[in-house]
Amino acid sequence: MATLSAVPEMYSCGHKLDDGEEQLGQLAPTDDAGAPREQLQARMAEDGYLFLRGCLDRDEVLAARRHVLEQLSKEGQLDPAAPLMEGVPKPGTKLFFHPELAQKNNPPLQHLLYHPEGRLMRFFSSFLGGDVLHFDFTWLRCISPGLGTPSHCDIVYMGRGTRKLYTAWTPLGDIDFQMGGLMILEGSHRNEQLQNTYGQRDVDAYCTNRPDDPAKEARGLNGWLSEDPNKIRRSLGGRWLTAEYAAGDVVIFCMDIVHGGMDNRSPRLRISSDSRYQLASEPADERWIGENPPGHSSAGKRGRIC
Ligand SMILES: O=C(O)CCC(=O)C(=O)O
Repeated sequence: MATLSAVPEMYSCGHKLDDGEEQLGQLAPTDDAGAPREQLQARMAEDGYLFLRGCLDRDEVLAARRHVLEQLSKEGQLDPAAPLMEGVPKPGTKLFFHPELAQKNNPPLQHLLYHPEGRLMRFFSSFLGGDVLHFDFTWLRCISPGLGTPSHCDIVYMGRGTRKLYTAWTPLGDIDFQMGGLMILEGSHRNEQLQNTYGQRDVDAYCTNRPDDPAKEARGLNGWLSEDPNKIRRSLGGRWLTAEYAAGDVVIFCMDIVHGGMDNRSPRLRISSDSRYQLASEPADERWIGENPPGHSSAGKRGRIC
């Protein structure tokens, strides 16, 4: 597998990633996205992810990007001197997480991610082997130059239904190493100790027998594993894997794999979405389903005796 010795320094959460051959590498593309289900499932079990290069129609991806940027421009968040599609934020603007730009008011993105005859839904239907249910909530990220997303596993945010749930991370534009995209910690989904400890958490659970439990009010942001990507890698082993992404690529990964976002060291916004898919016949996490999913609001909290 390729290493990353000849590329610029990479950072996450302000930490320069350890950059030896045994510390940093490239995601391995899944060359045959149309391979039989058993083969793709075996690859997912082994690697914890599938990297589908050019899986989506580039023009459709760019239409979704345009829609997001038009909204941001209307809100006065972009530098008017730069071309719209460059996505340059106005000086002093700090953007990060903007799910409101992904909901029903973004038809091109909704179509790209969720149309039953679209490429992504059809891929999931064949990968999962049945009717697909997608979460209604879409995590849309417009990440300003600056720090990326700390390391975590998705299960702690959406684990009330099936664990056979998958994230599709979709870059809405080309993302080079300087802009820094998704990074995945190699083999971390096979770490049973992590799954049996951190992997059992629910960020919206609180203790009913502790009236002042701060988790009752917290906004689901307490699921980070670590803000030091080198520390977590040294403790769990494996390499941080990443790639330069193009509009049309998708990375699909399982709930138990440790991942995060690299820092954005470009002058432009990094725009991507993450969306979730499972078999319709399996139980689903109610926090992310419906017209107005409760998410991490107080309606999404669950009390238990601790
Ligand atoms: O895009 C990012 O910064 C992080 C993505 C992520 O955490 C996810 O897709 O679950």
